[in-house]
Amino acid sequence: MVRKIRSADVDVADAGRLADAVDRMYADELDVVVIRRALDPERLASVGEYLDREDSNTGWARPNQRMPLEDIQVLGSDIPATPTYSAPTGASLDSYLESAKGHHAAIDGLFDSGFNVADEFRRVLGQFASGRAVDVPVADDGRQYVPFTIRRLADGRQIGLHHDYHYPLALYSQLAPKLDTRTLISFVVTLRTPLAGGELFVYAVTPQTPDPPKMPNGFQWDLEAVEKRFDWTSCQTNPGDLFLLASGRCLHRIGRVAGPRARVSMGGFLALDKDDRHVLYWS
Ligand SMILES: O=C(O)CCC(=O)C(=O)O
Repeated sequence: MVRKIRSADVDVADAGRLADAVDRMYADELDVVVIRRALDPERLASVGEYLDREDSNTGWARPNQRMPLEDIQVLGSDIPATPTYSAPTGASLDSYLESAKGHHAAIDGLFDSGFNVADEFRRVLGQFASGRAVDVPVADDGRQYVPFTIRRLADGRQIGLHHDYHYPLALYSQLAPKLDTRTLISFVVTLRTPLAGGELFVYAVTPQTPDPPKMPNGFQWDLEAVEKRFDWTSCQTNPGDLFLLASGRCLHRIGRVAGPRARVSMGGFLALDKDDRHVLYWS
């Protein structure tokens, strides 16, 4: 049977319909869900606007600086839990956990004191976790994983086609054995929508798809062939909107931003743990 993208797009008032979304994503019944206004739109938009100002004096990390098109800015950790152009097979777990110590300093002060983003994610993600507790993982030596990162894509930048099945990376050597690794789910909330571009595109191409459309170099994806041969969907999100995406399974990308207003988002990954009692989230 030809694979299709299974998606849902609901207002937060109807989020109850998706209370088992994480289970359905794991069961390969659902690929992407968008929850409109999941977090306070006005509060997020004002932080997004601040972060897009030249004088916001924010210490963005730029792990893909050597690839101008993909030169994403990241706040909340210098060491993403993904491959980057500066570390194509990911960083070491130790450098990741050391960098995680700077998370609070980077984020505190952006939101007013009554709004703890990590707690908000715990609450919001819990709405889709079939009643499971939602937590940030802790390493064997007690160091915390990064709960979420903020990302900025300025004019001309994009996130190219990729899967997020990161468990085989050395950085996941402690985490992967604790998780149900059938898939991995991205969670992303929008803080600022660009004037053009910045949409999420999702394709029915999995890591197991035979003969995936690649360029002659055998490495880069052939976007035109992907869009011709496979089912796909796209959506734009506004401040406060959340999406959950089975990013370990579905090929996806963020469209190239055009114009003076950047795309600002925040989020990370989540997975079920092995005993099926918790959802763990990290970035
Ligand atoms: O929108 C974002 O911040 C990241 C989207 C993405 O590619 C992912 O979560 O895998």
